[in-house]
Amino acid sequence: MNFVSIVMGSKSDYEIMKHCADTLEAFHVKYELIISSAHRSPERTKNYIKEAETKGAQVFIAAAGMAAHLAGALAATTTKPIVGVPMKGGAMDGMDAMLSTVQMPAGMPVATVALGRAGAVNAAYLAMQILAITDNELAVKLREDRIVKEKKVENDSRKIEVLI
Ligand code: RP5
Repeated sequence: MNFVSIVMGSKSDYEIMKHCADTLEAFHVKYELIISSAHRSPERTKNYIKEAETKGAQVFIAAAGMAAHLAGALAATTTKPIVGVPMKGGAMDGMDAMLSTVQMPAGMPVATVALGRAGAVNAAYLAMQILAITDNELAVKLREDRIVKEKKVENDSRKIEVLI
């Protein structure tokens, strides 16, 4: 069974990452979600990635803040695609996590998304787009979602637009 795996470094990441899980649920995409830290529970993190991969995880989403090494730790353990979500907070309010997550050495990619809710939601979308390469039903749903978004722009504008 193919699914997406969401790993968060701390319970404190859940408030934002709930948006990631909710987005996958909205498309009826199966996912696992756990807390495991690159620093506080390195063995648990490593073991979980191996187990999840065996069970069918196709994409991993890693959310971490501060000295954010979780996405990199996942990349070290699997060749499945990794989406990194930097978390806000700490003295630099996420800039530290963003640079940590995005600056992977050549050959060890982590697809890093934005800080905050947009990043959490986009991590889900990116994971679904990867699944949709081989899942036509999901590809159709993602195209339909784009049409809904396009129509919303037009509808929102119609309510307030001023044209000459
Ligand atoms: C990171 O440190 C976590 O991912 C979290 O974003 C940050 C702070 O963790 P807590 O001290 O709130 O548990 O490892």
